[in-house]
Amino acid sequence: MMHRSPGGPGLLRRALLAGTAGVLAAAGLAGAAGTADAASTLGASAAAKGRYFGTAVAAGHLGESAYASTLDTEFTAVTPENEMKWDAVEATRNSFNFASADQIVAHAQGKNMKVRGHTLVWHSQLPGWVGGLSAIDLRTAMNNHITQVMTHYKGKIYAWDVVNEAYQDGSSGARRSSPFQDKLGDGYIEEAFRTARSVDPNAKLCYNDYNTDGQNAKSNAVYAMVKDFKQRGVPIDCVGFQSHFNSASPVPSDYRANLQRFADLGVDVQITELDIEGSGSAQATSYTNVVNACLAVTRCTGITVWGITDKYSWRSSGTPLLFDGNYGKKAAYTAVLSALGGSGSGGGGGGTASCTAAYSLTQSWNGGFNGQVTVTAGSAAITGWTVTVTVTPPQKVSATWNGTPSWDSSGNVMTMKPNGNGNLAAGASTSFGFTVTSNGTTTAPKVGSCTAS
Ligand code: G2I
Repeated sequence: MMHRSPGGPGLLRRALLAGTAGVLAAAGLAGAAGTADAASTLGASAAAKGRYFGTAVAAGHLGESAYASTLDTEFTAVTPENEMKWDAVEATRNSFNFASADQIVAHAQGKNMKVRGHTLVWHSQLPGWVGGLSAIDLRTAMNNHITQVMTHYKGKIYAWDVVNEAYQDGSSGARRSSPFQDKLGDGYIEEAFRTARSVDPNAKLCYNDYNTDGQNAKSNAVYAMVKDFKQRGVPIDCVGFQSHFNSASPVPSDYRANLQRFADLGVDVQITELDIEGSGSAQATSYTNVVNACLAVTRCTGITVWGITDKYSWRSSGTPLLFDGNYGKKAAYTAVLSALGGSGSGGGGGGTASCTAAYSLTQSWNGGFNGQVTVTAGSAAITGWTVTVTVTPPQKVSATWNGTPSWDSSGNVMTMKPNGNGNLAAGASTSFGFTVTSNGTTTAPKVGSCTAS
C-alpha cells in the first residue's frame, strides 16, 4: 500500500510519536452517567459490564422533552447522526459551521456522556465542491478538514470515525469509488489516520463500515487493511461495526467470531449504528444476540443504537429501535436490558406480549357516529399496541382521541398507536376513540387485530 506522507518524514515521525503518547494517555471522557440505577437503565447496566451504551442523536430533537429525558436517562454515549458530517460542517471550502454539532456535544458533556465523532472522511454527504478538486487540492482539503474539525473538538471526543464505508459491497473486496479513492488512491485512508493522530493524540481513531458484521469478502478486506496498519504502525485504535440488520441482512451467525478476530489484531471493536428492523420477540431475540456477542468479546467496548425512537429512525417504517414512537419501551428494550444484566420494570419482554382490540359504538347522530376501541393486554405487561381501523368510503374519520393515528394512501385505513397510553399491565385496558362522518354510509368500521410490543 502506498503512503504519501503529508509533510515528509519529519511529520511522519511526529505523528508516530504522538501516536505512542495517545496510547499512554487516558482516552476520552469519563464513562457512565452517574445518576442512573445500575439495574434499571441501558447505560448503567452496560457500565456495570465495563461498556458504554450510546445512541445516535439529532440536534433538532433535543428540544423535545421526551426525547431528551429518554436520552439522559438511558444512554451514556452519543453519536451526532448527521451534524458532524462534511456537508454539515464544511459546506463551503474552509468555512466551518459547528453550531448543530456543538449543541449535541454540549448536551453530552453536561450529562457526562461520551461523544463519538462521525465522520471525517466519507464518500456520502460530501459537498459537491470536494469532488471538483484536483488531486493536489483534494489532499490538502481532506487534511484541512480533519485538522479543523478535530481541533475544534479536541479533548471532547472519545473516538472518531476517521474513515467511513471505504469498501464496496459484494465479493470483490475492493475499495469503493469516491473522490478520495479515485484521485488519491489507496493511500488516502492511511493518510487520514496519520493526520488525525497528529491533531488529537488522545482520541481513539476508528474505521467504520456496514456489511462487515460477519466474515465475508468485505470484512476480509477491512481485516487485511487493519492488520497491515497494525503491522506498519499506522495509527488505528478501533473498528466500528455499524450493524444495520433486517430480515434480508440478519445478525450473522459468526458475528461474535468476526468481532473477536478484529479484536485479536489489537484494536478495540464497537457496535456503532445498531438497529434491527422488526417487532416483538423476533426483534428482541436479535438484539439479545448482538448484546451477547459484544459482551463475549473483551475488547468490544460499547454499543450504540442508531436512534432513540422508531419515529425518528432513518428507516422508521421498519421500527428498528428500542423505543416506540411514544418512547414506550419495546420488547427489544427489555431484552437488551436483561442481556446487559439489568432488570428494569419495562414490560413487553419474554416474547409473551399480546393484546386484543374490541370495538363499540358510543354515540351516533344524523351524519356521523363515535366509535371506541378498547385495547386489553394479554397475560404479560405490554409497552405498546397497534390497531387498524378501516372505514367504508365515502366515510371519513374526522377526529380521534387517546391515540396517535397514521393513514394509508386511500385515507380509509387508520393505524392507531398509543398516545401516552401504551404501557399496560397484564390484563389492563385502555381505549381510543374516533368520530366518523358518514357521508351517507352507516356501515360499522372494521377493527383489525391488536399487535403488542
Ligand atoms: O444510512 C444509515 C447510516 C449508514 N452509516 C453511516 C450513517 O451516517 C448513516 O446515517 C444516515 C442518517 O441516519 C440519515 O439521517 O445517513 C443518512 C445520509 O446518508 C441520513 O439521511 C439524511 C437524508 O438523506 C437527508 O435528506 C437529510 O437532509 O439526513 C439528512 C438530515 O436529516
